[in-house]
Amino acid sequence: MGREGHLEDLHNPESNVQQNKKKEQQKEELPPKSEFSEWYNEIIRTAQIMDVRYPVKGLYVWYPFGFSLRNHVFSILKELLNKDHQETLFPLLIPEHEFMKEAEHIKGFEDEVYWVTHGGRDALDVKLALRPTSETAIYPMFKLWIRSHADLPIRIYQLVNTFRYETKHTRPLIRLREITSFKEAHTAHESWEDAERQVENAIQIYKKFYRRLCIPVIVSKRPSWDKFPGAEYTVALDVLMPDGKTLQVGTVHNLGTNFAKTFDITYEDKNGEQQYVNQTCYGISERCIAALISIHGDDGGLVLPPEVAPVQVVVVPILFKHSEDVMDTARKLSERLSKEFRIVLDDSEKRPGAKFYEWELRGVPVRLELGPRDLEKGEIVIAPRVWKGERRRSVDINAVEEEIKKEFENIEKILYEKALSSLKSGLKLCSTIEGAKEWVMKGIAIVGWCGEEECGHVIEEKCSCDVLGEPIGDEEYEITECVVCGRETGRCVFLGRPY
Ligand code: A5A
Ligand code: MG
Ligand code: ZN
Repeated sequence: MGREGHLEDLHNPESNVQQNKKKEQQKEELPPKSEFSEWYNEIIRTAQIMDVRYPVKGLYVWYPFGFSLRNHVFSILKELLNKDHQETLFPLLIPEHEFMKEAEHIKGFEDEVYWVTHGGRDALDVKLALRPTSETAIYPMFKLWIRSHADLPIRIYQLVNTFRYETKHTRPLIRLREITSFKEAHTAHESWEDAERQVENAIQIYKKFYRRLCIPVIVSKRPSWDKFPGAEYTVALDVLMPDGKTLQVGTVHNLGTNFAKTFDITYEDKNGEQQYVNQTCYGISERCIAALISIHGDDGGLVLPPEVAPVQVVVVPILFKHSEDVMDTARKLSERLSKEFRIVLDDSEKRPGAKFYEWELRGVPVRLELGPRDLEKGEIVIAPRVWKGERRRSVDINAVEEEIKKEFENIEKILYEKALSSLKSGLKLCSTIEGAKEWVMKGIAIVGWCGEEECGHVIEEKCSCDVLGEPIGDEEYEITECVVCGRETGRCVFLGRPY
């Protein structure tokens, strides 16, 4: 196809994109999102998020583009935490005698721990655990740091890699053996009530974080048999994935005085008496990126909220034989826009349709197209990655900054609303076990539950699903009785099939 052919196509951009899609797909082969599992595996690779070819099971490599996305996402989390937390960094290795102190914690993690047993050829005197999480690295130091009530509260966090020898099916960003982006916070307080307030505070921080990613979450108190090892109770955030399964994308734990007692973390209270601290911890991993990709993506590839998109705006010059002017203007414009946005000027040799396809795949929120005709009129074409109403429109080249910002706001709204409506349509109140069993195949069921562990296990078994937990939040569900034993109750649980 000659240059002139392109000119024709560009005035009819749909056909251009369609045609090039067909050609590109022979190379890229992105399956439709309705085939979610295949789509996910392909998008991770073609959009340059992770390279899965690293020769150790459960370990993956961040491509620079993926890592940039990761950094933008985690800088939101850091920004939210930095208001009243301090960032810190603890060692990766934990001596066996510390790791083995808290009985419940050991029980929960011992099958998942990687051990370092040798230094060179020498067997180590003290085996060292690669942290699966850092309670047992941090709390011995808390014992040293905390003396009096004046030292409390302490709120710290770190963003580190952790290792878990997972035996379930490993998957990039979802179930890793090296979690590369484990943000864990650890706090210590004077009282149980203070720790409870911190749990609430942490839930709010996490909800804000996911709201910034345009992701609606459900929040629930995990049942006692599914709490964090060593915790009094666990609150979890889950998202509904496109295939109807759920993904736990964050947890907040009230540790009470359990770890304080094993690690002897005490403070002198106002009356001069020694008291155990009350602790909380909470964590989010790169599963948040899996949720981001899965929930917003479409048949064309990634769709990213502008705040986290590694490239926010792409400028595609539509070139002809003598298009010095177009190139020149595109360059100047890109320079100008780069002061406010993360921008790429795609001046490669590829045809415009191929460029459109590629940047759509990478989730770039706004594309600008500049051709000779636009230039003559002092205009530029703006085409958002997702839209309501008009797909493309011409705007004044001098006012393009404002138009981009408007599109950014629109995109965030559209993404959140779309995600919220799929979550809502995926939630269903079920009054029978059979109804719930059927529904959990495609979403999250809500059923009445008396609170007895026995009934919880019956539900899990009969519905082949997990009790996610009791809802925490403003939503009210009309419940009258336990779905298993029929006892009168106003309590209920979310049921789902977790990743
Ligand atoms: N110390 C506390 C915060 C803790 O470790 N909690 S946790 O075990 O629940 O992990 C925190 C979060 O990390 C989980 O909610 C989950 O979203 C994520 N996570 C856990 N195991 C993971 C794995 N193997 N791969 C990726 N993410 C994981
Ligand atoms: Mg379970
Ligand atoms: Zn019951």
